[in-house]
Amino acid sequence: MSSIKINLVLCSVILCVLVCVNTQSVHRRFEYKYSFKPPYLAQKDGTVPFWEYGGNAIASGESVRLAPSLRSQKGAIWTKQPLNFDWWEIDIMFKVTGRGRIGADGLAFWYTTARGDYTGEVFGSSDRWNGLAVIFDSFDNDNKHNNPYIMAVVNDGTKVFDHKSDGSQQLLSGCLRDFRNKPFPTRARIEYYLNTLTVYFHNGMTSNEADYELCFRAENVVLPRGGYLGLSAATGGLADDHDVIHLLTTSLHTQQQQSGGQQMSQDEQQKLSQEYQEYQKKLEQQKEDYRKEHPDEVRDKDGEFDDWFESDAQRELRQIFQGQTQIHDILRDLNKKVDEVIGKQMNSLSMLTAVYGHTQGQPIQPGAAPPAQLPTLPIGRHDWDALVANNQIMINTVAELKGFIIDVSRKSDALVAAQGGVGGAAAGSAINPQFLNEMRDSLQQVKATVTGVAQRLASGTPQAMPSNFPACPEVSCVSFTALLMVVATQLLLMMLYAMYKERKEAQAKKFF
Ligand SMILES: [Ca+2]
Ligand SMILES: [Ca+2]
Repeated sequence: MSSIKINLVLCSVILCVLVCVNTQSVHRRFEYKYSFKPPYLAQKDGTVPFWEYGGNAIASGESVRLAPSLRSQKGAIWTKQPLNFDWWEIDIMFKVTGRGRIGADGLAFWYTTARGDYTGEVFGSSDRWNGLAVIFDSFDNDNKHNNPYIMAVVNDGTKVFDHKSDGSQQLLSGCLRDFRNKPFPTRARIEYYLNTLTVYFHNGMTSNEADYELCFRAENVVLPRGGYLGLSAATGGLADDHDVIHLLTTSLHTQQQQSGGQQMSQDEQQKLSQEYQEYQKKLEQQKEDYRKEHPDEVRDKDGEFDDWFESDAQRELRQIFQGQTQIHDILRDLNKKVDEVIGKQMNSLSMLTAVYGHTQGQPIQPGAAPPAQLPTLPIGRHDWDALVANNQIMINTVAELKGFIIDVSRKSDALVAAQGGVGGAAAGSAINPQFLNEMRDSLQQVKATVTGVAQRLASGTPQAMPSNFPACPEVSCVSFTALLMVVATQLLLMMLYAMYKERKEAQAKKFF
C-alpha cells in the first residue's frame, strides 16, 4: 500500500516538474526589426524602417493603408530580412472600414519563404506561396453566408488559392468573425510555437486589451524556417479601407535555445543595440530638423493637445461604449455569482431532503449526504413546515400571476381587434358583438312579423274571392314581394347608419 502511495507522489512530482519546465521555458523577446507601430510609423521620406511596401499601399505616421476604399486596389508591406528565430507571436492591430453593408476583398498576413508581389492575385500578394497565410476574407464569393471569415492556409508553393470557394477546401482551420466597421481597432494574435499554430481575435467592440478570444488552434503545423513577414490587402468591385495600425513581433525561445543563443550572440547583440541607438539618433535629428523648418507648428507640437479634443458625437459614442463595456463586465460577474448561488442552493436542497427523510424515519439514499453530518444541521420540524408553507404561497402567487397574465392577454387581444377595426372601418370586424346582437334581435322581430303577415295572408285569403279578382281588398293592398323589398331597404339603411355611427365613435376614440 505504502509503495503505491510513494509511486503516486513521485508521479505527481514528475508531472509538476514537467509542467513547470514547460510553462517557464518560454522566453519572449520583442523584435523591433520585424515590427512597426505609431507614432512615427513612417519616416519623413515615407519609408518604414526595416520594411518595404508597394502597390497602392501608403504609410503615414499613424498607420499603413494597404488598400484604400477604391475599386481594384492592391498593396502590401514586407520585412526586408527573413526571420532569424523559429517560434514567434505576432500581434496585428487593424481596421477594415467601409460604407457598404458588405465589403471586399480583405486582408492577409503572410509568413513565406520569399517576399510576395505587391499586386498579386491573393489579397494583394502572390499565389503559390510557400508558407502560411492568415486571411481575413471580407467578401462571400461562394455565397454561403459565411463571411467575413478568418482562416489559415498553409501552402508548399504548388497550390493555387481557390477564390470561388473562399478557400474552404484548402484552409487549415478558421473561424467566422466580423472584423469590419468596429468602434475600436480589431486585433489578431498569431502564435507559432513548437509547431502549434494558435490564432486569437479581438473583435474591437471594447478597448479592453484582455478581450481576445480563441479563433482556432492547430497542432503539427510545419512551416519552413526563416520566412519573411508580410501584410497585404485588396479591393474589388466593392471596396474597404484596409489600415494596419501596428504589427508587433515577439520571438519565443525555449530554455535551451535561450542559453545557446545568448552565448552565441553577444557580439551580435552589441551590434544590434548600436544600430538601434543610431536609429534613435537619426529620429531625434529628424525631429529637430522638422522643428527648425516649421517654427510655427512647434508650439502646437510642444503641446500636442489637438488630439486630446473630441467632438460631442465622439465623446457620446465613447461614453456609450465605455458604459456597454462596464455593463458587460457586471453581467459576467453576476452570471458567475448566480451560478455559485445555484450550486449552493442545490447543495442545501439535497441536504434538506436528506434531513427530512431522516426525521420522517425513511432510509437515507446512498447518494445523499453522510448521516454523520445530519444532526449538526440546525433545522427542525418547525423550520421545515415554514419552508413548505412559503413554497405553497409562492406557488399560489405564481398561479395568480398566470391568471392575471392570461386576463391581460385576452384584454389586449380585444384591444388589438378594436384597433384593427379603427384602421379599416369598412371591414366587417369593425362591428362590435353588441351591435350584432341587436341586429340579430331586430332581424328576428322582422322575420316573425313577416311570417305572421304571410300566415295571415295565406289563411285570410277568402275562398269566396274569385281568382281573377284584383288582390287588393280592405286588409292590404301591398304585395308580399313589395313588403319584403321595403323591409330589406330598411335593414340596409339601418346597417349603413350603424356602420357610420361605429366609425364616428372609433375616430373619436383615437384622440383619447
Ligand atoms: Ca472571399
Ligand atoms: Ca464564403
